[in-house]
Amino acid sequence: MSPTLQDTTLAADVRRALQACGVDLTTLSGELEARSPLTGEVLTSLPATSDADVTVAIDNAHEAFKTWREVPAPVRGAVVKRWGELLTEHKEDLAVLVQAEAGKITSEALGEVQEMIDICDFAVGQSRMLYGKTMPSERPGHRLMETWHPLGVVGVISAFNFPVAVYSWNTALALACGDTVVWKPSGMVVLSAMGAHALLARAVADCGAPADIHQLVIADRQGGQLIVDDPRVALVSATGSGRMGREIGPRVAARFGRSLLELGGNNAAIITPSADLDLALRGIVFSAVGTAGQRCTTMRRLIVHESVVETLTDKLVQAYGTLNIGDPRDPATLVGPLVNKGSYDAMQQALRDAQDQGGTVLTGGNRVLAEEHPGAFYVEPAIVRMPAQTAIVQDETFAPILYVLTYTEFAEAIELQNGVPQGLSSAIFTNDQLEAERFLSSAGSDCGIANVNIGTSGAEIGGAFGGEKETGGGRESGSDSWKAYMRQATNTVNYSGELPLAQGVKFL
Ligand code: UN1
Repeated sequence: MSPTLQDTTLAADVRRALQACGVDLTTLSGELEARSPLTGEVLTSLPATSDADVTVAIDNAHEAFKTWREVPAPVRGAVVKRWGELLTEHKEDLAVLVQAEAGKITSEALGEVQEMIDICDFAVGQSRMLYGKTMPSERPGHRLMETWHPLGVVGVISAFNFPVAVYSWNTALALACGDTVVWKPSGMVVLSAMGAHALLARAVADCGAPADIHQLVIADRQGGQLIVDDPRVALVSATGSGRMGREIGPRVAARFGRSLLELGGNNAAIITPSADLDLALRGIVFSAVGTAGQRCTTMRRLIVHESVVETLTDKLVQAYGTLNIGDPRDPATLVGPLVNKGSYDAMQQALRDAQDQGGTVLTGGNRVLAEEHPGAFYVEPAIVRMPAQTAIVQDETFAPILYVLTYTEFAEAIELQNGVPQGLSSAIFTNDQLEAERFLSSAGSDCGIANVNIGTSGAEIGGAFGGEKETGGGRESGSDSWKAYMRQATNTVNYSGELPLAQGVKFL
């Protein structure tokens, strides 16, 4: 392991990137601080959106909706197309911001912006495919059909770990579907949000669309609650912890609003005796260690057949020993920092709990580079062998800890895989087709994502993204997720000149 840090003027790079994205730097002063997990330094101060201005943002988005919903969908798609072009042009600039605030290595920061560009492409196509159905009417001279209409204001509440990509899944589709957007990003990644928002503002202006169709609010929990509780916000799409979802879900439901929740994951991979262990190794390391274990899709559990567990864990411990941990701007780095001290403390507590519950730490867990950067939290990713799926293994700790469990019978592996409260992503590594099919079947993995011979993270935007149980049940991104951003109407048109009633009812 060779921790590395290089000295660059991070704050200056961030200011340059913000400016390139179109952010007015003179607005950057105020009561909030934007900190970088790379060094712990304050990058800039900036103003918070007051509660009154959160309400104004909702007012504006609500007003703009009345115009936007009548703009033909393919014309709305043109705004998203332009946004995608600007994101392509400023991919590096936005990636600098994502890296500075979320701590991602360069390739992953660029990948995050690529994910935005991809969803823009998808949403542009979707803007010409907001298909309804027609179905045969049981009555003569009648047409029966379903049509899809814009829903209203969409409130997007996003998490620090994907500062801009998950927001863009929601926003690109919402705009194409005729909705307007009020976005509250995580307070830890506000500069990335400002960059993405400024690029969208340029796209909106370039296309002559109403300026108020998208609103950015830099607010705390209270500002978020204003969005959650406002009856004009037709859909609240929230990404974050189970605790957050438990609060938002009932509040939105109490006013009969819609919510789309993407909450915690506790993602596992099953490794069967026939698995290609070298392939599995690469898939596991990327999913368990990538983004320093701070993806919703991070692999947190390994369910390994007892016949291969020793070989696999030996290989894993060896691979973990070669990981470069340090400044994510260094091209050799694979593991950047945790986002803050809270994450580090949670990781240490989880490791203590795991040991109290019978676990053995096989590698990792220590803090590194603390002397160079007392305000930054770099850690060695940990692997912990557990005797059973104890309480700590059931928890999502947002840090790079991989718990290793063993199984004997295949059915036991599926039971362990499903035996946690969360249901986001899952994987199996096997060359046995029957096992793969059983894993994918209705009696197999209970997650929203189930993969074969690939890790739990790194999904493409084309498929629906989300999960079951305490993950919240929402589906974002590709496939037919667009329907969450629209309302459905069923229309019956009578051209018969008579008035026959359905179900053969006679009246008058
Ligand atoms: C998240 O962590 O909230 O599948 C999103 C992945 C990414 C998205 C993760 N495409 O890992």
